[in-house]
Amino acid sequence: MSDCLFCKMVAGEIKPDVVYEDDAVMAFRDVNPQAPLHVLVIPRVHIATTNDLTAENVDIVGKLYLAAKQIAADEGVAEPGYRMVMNCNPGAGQSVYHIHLHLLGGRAMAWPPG
Ligand code: DGP
Repeated sequence: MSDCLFCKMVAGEIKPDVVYEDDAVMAFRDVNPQAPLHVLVIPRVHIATTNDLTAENVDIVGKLYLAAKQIAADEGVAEPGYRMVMNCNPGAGQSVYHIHLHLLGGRAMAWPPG
């Protein structure tokens, strides 16, 4: 998707602060962090929202979680704990339409979220 911000990162046209990448996913620090650790884990393939997940493409979601789990361990938040969340559509505050898993840690998390 030529007009997708995160596709431009995957293509190397925009260079975020990458903390992890493999053949399926890429992870980088959020430009507007909401916690001491705030990383976005994205698939290399373009999927606009979780409403677009299907039986054919859903395997990528497991890969996002495995990458986030590893990053949490590497960043030292695995034991105190962390939050992983995906927003879908405006009602949940999604602003970039390429699915991404937020990994948040390094502070206490409130529940319910805002
Ligand atoms: P969401 O609101 O769930 O769609 O999250 C989108 C996130 O993307 C938001 O936390 C801010 C982040 N973001 C937006 N633009 C950029 C950017 O250019 N670079 C980085 N690193 N993060 C960005």
